[in-house]
Amino acid sequence: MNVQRTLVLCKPDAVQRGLVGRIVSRFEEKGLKIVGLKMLRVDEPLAQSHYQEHVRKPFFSELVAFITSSPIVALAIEGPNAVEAVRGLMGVTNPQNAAPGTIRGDWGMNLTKNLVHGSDSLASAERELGLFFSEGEIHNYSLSLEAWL
Ligand code: 3AN
Repeated sequence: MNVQRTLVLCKPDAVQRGLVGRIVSRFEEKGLKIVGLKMLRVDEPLAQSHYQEHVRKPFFSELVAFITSSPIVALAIEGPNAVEAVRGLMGVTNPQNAAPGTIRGDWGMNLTKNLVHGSDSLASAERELGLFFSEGEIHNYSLSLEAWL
């Protein structure tokens, strides 16, 4: 079993709209394990590092302004093929095209305010988890129901 860890961010719109609980539940109910969780306010340097691959895109400044505009909730999530599993639950980047049943498909309307971030590869996941969590903030533990998932 290819157990992976990935980063999820519940973005400022998710916090402001009171959707964090329902978003986190989607991951829990799927059978993914939360191994880290915190609320924080992303500052400019963290936003720039996190979105480094988009630095030359026309929407970069909008993206940084949005992610720093209000607190977010960051999660470290673990499970079999967690990177792909999380992205499937999120839906595609533009909520207008995201399938019903996904987080963005059910609750999103706007390309920038698209509720969640999930790392797009295992390499990104490792890099991004390192930006948002220290080693001591990610927990190794077993769930008693793992055998049933
Ligand atoms: P995803 O979050 O699905 O991995 P990325 O990495 O391509 O998508 O984009 C990062 C973030 O940048 C998206 N979550 C979205 O908020 C924003 N974004 C992507 N493309 C655009 C665009 N064309 N215009 C405005 N914002 C965009």
